[in-house]
Amino acid sequence: MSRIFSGIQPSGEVHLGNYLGAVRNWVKLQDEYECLYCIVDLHALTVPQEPQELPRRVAEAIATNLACGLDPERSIIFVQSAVPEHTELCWLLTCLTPIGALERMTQFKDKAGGKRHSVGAGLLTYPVLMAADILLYKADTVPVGEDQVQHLELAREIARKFNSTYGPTFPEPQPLLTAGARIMALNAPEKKMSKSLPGSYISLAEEPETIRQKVMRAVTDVGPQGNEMSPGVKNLFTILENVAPPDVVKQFRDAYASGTLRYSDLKQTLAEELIRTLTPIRERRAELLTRPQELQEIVAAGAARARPMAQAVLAEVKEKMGLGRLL
Ligand code: AQP
Repeated sequence: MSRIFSGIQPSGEVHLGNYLGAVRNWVKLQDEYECLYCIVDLHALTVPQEPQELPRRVAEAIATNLACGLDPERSIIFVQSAVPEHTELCWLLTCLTPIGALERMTQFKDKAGGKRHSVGAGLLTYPVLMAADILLYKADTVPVGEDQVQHLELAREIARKFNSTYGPTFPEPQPLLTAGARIMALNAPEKKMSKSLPGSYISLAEEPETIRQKVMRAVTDVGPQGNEMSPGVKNLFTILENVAPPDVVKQFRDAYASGTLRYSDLKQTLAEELIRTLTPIRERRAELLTRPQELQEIVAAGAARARPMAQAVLAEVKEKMGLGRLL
């Protein structure tokens, strides 16, 4: 059986982009693959986090993923920092990774902006930790949103480099893309919907009234002139296609094509379809958060299953690199 690894950062609220681009797909994949799903708290540290807030963020991320349908009976669900082998393998792989390759990463350029000499080095080495996460379990398949494809390609390069230097060890992990689900920021549709971009996202914990307000305020008209659909409208259609029945989507597509579409109608329908999709998740998430001890037990059991797998691969890697022995 193929093995999947995927992660989500507890750096803010889990949002619609995470759900449509990743988590919803993770739920389906549980039937076909051996799955490891990780709350990547160490990745979240690449941007400043409040120590008082981080535990709550982690608990919320666990509860949200369970509420979406991740099942601890079928998948290994755990928190990254509970398996210290991730950071050890990260160091070993960092030594194989060219700085130039890291500096070329779009996410680094976007997040570091003009401050690339003062931001934490973790922002630069983030993709190496991601490669370590995946390779530590010899996962061959990684379900990601399109925004993570570049990082995954680097993970493949790192695997190839390791294999050619120290002998065949790692499979080259393949991306498993969620078709058509790159969700853009509601307030700036040229950027991706992101936890760290205020006003850009709809959280999976959002109350119906807030969903209505956010959708009604979504940008529609900025973009190229002429006949091409503006990025904001395109994004609303992408979301609609992911949450509404095909006949509803067709009705709005036809209205757009004939020039009779009213954005307010599109937004109202989209808001109601989103509320219908997200309400069961919000309710289940809130219920799970009333039982933090249970969440703690779920991830402790997940880490206890993940750790021996990680230890075995790390031992193999260290042996091949000539570490941990004198002869
Ligand atoms: N806008 C998006 N559209 C589609 N997929 C997305 N993903 C994230 N944003 C979108 C996918 O969600 C998974 C988990 O992502 P993450 O939380 O680990 O990291 P991220 O991609 O950096 O998400 P954010 O919201 O942008 O977080 P911040 O603001 O903290 O950097 C990934 O598979 C990702 O592809």
